[in-house]
Amino acid sequence: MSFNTRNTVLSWARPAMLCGALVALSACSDPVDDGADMSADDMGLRERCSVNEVFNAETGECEPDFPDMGGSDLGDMTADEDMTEEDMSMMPEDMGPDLTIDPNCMDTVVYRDADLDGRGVDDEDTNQTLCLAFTQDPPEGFARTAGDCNDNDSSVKPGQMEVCDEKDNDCDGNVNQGIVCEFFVHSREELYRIDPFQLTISFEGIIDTPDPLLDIDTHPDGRLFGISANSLFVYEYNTNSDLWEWTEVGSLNESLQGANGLAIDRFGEAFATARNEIYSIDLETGRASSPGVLMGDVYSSGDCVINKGNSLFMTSKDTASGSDRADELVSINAGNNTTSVVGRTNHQRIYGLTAAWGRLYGVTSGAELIEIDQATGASTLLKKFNNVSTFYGAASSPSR
Ligand SMILES: [Ca+2]
Ligand SMILES: [Ca+2]
Ligand SMILES: [Ca+2]
Ligand SMILES: [Ca+2]
Repeated sequence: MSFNTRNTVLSWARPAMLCGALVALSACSDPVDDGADMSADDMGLRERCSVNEVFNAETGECEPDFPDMGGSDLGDMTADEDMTEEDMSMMPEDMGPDLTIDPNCMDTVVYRDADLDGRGVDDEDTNQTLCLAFTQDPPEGFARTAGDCNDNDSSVKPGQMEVCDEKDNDCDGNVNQGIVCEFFVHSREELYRIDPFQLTISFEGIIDTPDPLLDIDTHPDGRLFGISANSLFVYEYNTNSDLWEWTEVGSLNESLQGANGLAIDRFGEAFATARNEIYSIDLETGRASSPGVLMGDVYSSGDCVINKGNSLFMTSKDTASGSDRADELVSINAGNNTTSVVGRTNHQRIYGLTAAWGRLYGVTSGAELIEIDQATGASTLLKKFNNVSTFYGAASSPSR
């Protein structure tokens, strides 16, 4: 047999009170009641009382027990819609959590997550139903949520930030939505924007400089600069004409005749390459200075470029007349003018180079867009633009 604490206390108190009431009529031989005088019937009735009841020795019945724990637990009110608030306030206090499920385990559908990025693929052939605790991780290779549109690429999943690449990073069905993934290229008289992921080209404007721009590049602050055979220009917005225009910054040094490459590094330092020479360019005045001869058998084919890691490259052509060899990708140490050949590309007349989103792109005189492997120099044709006659140069994207 077992009694809860409250019933045990009452079993002592009630007979003692009865003894007190009878003491005037007869002597009470047992003033301290030890419970031994409870009748067998009382005991049997007490056993029938639940934990929320108390035995009334006077009526011999179990009665509701309402411990005052500071208010009713309305969260437990599931039953009678006819109950009044007063009725509810009389409900016994529930001192524990109101669990409706097994706290240790419940059936959970988990989804195959091959790339371990936390999002799986909803496929009835690979879905599994496992019994998992509420906070329990599914086994490796499975996820609690589906929606991964590429389960072989952990950089692609819902909620991922969309970045400039050929992927739909956030699985919303669109590649590079909401971000601009373009760099500038130009021909003799026209400025364009190329999106190397969508492989599209759009016309930006006419280049009306006195002599043609031979190359362009982007300053880290976003300004676009260009060089002609004689001058440095900047592309800026003219509030008077309400147009973007090429404005001359200043005259280049005469010795720089023949420059065909312009590169601006991430600190805003500018370089130009011409033939087998390299120059520093002051972007505030346009003056070229510190000409140096590049060591090695190199000859600028069209452009130089500085990538995200601040490494300077140029493409070099074979100077033998009639050569049909592809250009080489050459790494330049601008500190001592030494060069090293990275490797031969697969394209000739690479007139423009651009470092963009961690990649190296080139554009050719044949209006081709190519991607160049910075480790080997090997190049791959991405697209030939049939609506453009030629490319003269290209500018890196502000975020290289
Ligand atoms: Ca996944
Ligand atoms: Ca993925
Ligand atoms: Ca997307
Ligand atoms: Ca993307």
